[in-house]
Amino acid sequence: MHQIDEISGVLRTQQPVDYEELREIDFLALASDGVFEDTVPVTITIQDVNDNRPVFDCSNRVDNELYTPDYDCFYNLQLLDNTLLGYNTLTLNATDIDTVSRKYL
Ligand SMILES: [Ca+2]
Ligand SMILES: [Ca+2]
Repeated sequence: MHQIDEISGVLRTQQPVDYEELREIDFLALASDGVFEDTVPVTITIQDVNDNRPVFDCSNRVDNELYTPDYDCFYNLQLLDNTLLGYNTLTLNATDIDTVSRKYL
C-alpha cells in the first residue's frame, strides 16, 4: 500500500487511500547501515472526506409504472382530502457512510 524510498526516506502511497476500507495503517520502519539498525513504529490515520453520496432507505419502496432507474426507489403516498394540518405522512431515512457528511443529513 505504501512504499518508503530507501535513499530519501519519503513514504509514498502505492494505491488510493479509502477511509471506508481502511482507517489506520501501522508498520515498523527500519533504518540500516549494513551493520547497525533501528526501527520505529509508524501509524498513519486516514481522515474521512465526503466522497460517497447519501442513500435513501428503500425498504418500503414501491415499484410501479412511475418508477424509473434514475432513482434508487420511489415512494407513492395517498392522503385523504381531509388530512389535518401537521399529519405525519412519511418518514424518509437516508444514510451516508461518510462520517464527515452524516451530520448534515
Ligand atoms: Ca457523503
Ligand atoms: Ca469518506
